[in-house]
Amino acid sequence: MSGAKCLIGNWRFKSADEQYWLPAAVPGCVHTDLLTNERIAHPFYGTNEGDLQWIDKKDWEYSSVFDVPDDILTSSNVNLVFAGLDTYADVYLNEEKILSADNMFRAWRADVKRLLKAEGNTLRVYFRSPIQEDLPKLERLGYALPATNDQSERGGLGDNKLSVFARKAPYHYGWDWGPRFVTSGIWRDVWLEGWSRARIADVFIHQKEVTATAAKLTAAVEIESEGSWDGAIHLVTEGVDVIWMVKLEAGVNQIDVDVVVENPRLWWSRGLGEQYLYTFTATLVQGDAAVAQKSVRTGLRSVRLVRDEDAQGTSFYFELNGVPVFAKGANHIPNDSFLTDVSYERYKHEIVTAVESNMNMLRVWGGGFYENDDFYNLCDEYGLLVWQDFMFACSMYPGDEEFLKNVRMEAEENVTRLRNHPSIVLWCGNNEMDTAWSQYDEEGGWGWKQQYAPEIREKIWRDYEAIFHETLPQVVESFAPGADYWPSSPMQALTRDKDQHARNDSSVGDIHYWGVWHAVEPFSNYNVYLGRFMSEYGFQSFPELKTVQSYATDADMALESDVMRWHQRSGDGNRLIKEYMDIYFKQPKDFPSFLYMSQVLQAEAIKMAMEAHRRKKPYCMGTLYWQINDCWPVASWSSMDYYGRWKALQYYAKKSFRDVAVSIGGADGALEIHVISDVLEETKGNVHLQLFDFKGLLLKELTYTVQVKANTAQVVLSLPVDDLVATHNPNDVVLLVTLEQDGEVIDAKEHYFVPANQIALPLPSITAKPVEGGDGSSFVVETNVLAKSVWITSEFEGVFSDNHFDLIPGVPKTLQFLQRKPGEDAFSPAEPGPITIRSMAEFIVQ
Ligand code: BMA
Repeated sequence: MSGAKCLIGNWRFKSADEQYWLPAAVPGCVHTDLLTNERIAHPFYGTNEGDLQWIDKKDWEYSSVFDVPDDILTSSNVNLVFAGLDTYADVYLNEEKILSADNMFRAWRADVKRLLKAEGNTLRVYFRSPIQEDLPKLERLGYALPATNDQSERGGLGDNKLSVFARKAPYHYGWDWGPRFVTSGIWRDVWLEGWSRARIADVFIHQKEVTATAAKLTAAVEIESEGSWDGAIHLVTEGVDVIWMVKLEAGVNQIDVDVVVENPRLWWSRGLGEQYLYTFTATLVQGDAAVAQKSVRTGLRSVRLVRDEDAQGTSFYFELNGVPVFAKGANHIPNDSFLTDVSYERYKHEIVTAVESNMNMLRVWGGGFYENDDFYNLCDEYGLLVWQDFMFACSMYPGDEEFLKNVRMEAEENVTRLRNHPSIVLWCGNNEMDTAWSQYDEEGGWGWKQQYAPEIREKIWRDYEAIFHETLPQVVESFAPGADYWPSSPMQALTRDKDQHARNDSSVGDIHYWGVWHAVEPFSNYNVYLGRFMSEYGFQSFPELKTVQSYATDADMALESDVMRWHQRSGDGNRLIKEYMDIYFKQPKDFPSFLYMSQVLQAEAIKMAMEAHRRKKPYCMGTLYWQINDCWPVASWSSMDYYGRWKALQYYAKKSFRDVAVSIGGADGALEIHVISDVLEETKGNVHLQLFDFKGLLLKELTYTVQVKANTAQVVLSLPVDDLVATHNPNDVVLLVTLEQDGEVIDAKEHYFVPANQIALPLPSITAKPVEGGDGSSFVVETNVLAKSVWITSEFEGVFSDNHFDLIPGVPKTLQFLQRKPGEDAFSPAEPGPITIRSMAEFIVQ
């Protein structure tokens, strides 16, 4: 069979205006190579970022000298493939220019057969500074385009916001949680590919109709052939073995092979069934000889975004294999400012974190990049649905022909690369641009359109429509037929009038609710502003002390220190956390305590939102908080910090997202107990109410039987608070609500009758004892008086089966430590070593 591949290594790099070469890593980028060569200080430490802004003003060169293995050299076609070049690059092979790149999100392929020799080939990639390249584009355009998060001032560019001109990850230019590092480099693999006669360029498994009884598919096989000849495609997967005769012409051939998989094993998102994956292998044969082969993996499922009018507006939910799915999850940003530092293990840590937290969806947000294959492969394997944005966010973009063509190519390539992933259920045009511009609402939006003369304003909107209402939906329809496209998140519907744009109280489309945080509204508004699908909402916290110590010294440990302000990108965010804390919590006793309290504050806020959204099922059918991860160590909305350490919110998400959950709500003197079910069987069990004082005295106990239908949310109980608390002091009692099924505890939640800052917290003494006869990973914790937000830490990296929980005397809790060991399965049960157990009473001024 023809087809040989060899990676090109042995790279070195230098600044274009210097002479000395230094060793380089490919994939990589200039910043990481400078760091490895000890030419710069660590970009994430202290305020170092400020001193590294010169890097993006320069041109850089990468070069490799390589030999060519025989099997490639003797192939009749040899291609040089760059899976990713960041961004403006000219590539020379043996000093002949073979390609020019201008889009980080595209791959580049050149025919290099005639230029190659057996030994000593020189490959040189010249990167032009993205800043020098794009400044003239801004000048030529004659007006600035809005790009709210582009930190041009930090980059020494005044208000020249250039991010919109480059097809390059927008967050590289800074974001309200991220630093400004405008990288250059060869950020994905480079290889030589030799082939003779023909190669299979692509296999797309187009799922035309999938039911439990049959999956009707077309395998669309793209073949590049040297000449015209008769052959056959042999397509094999479980239950399918077909031979399809083909007549190939020289050049690119598109061949559709229709197949049916009878009684397919369907692919389900986590919680609803198995994540069964089929491998399809297409072999191109001539006579008895195999000429080329390609295997792809996919899961068989039917999925659609259901937007049907109903009594309250228009629905917005994903239906998977006929089942309406309530989406629980978060927004995902790039895991690093330097993308090639993200190992498979880090991806796995993130995906397993999402799965352990009972999520079933992540949104790949539009200010980052089209993720690596590893990310989507893991989502396929673990059953996480993916809401995939195209890479446009919080800005308006140019609309010249060249830019549009580049965008179209980028979209075609990425849809083609990703369309076999069963996890991807939506293609979304952009992040927040429809709402920010608000074309049809004169007063609406972020004040952008008002800055332009009428004809420029119309031009900017026309350019917007060309990309998001024409190019991108056309690409999705042609390259992933049947997949859903949503022009912008959030949005009500494509009406071309005022009703197009999302509002906080929309009953149509999706909502980003930022009243809490950006508009400083009270947490209780999470119960007020909720719509059909909550695709963003969030509240910030600090990472834990250990993480803060990775970028700050002891002298920096103050909310308003230079370093702490530097590692906070949402305006006066540090002060805002404190303002909210003053309202809801008692005073933390020192700065490390503030860090801890900020996490509990965030978790409590987002818990209110997550549960309010779930309780409103099926009116609301999705809740994705902002944001699961970080790209550097920073104060942000993330639930897991840059090092993958779970904040309190991650543990709260795990509890609030349980597939069958109990949730406590209510107003006006009534307490409502809700049971929320995302499973496909009825839940029959008991709800058990126990009122304790803080010493563990059981003051009242009530048990009710409950029956909750599959896939619904229901109020199972409503009780007057006065009857429950009766004559007891409300500052001094806690209600434990437990949901049991077949004698097993499904979920338990605590409820307090006064705001957190009025709870009379005693100082507890908490003990931990290993579970006897266990493997050392599990232990039981107990307390003598109520302990709030108990935080257990180990010296080892890892997570506990629960953390940041309340502990009631007489109600012991069994926990397990799951260690994160690079190279091994994420989260393996292990002995935690010496642990530290603390709770809120230790962190506050009593
Ligand atoms: C939304 C997101 C991001 C941003 C976040 C926090 O606007 O789409 O752009 O980081 O909120 O402000």
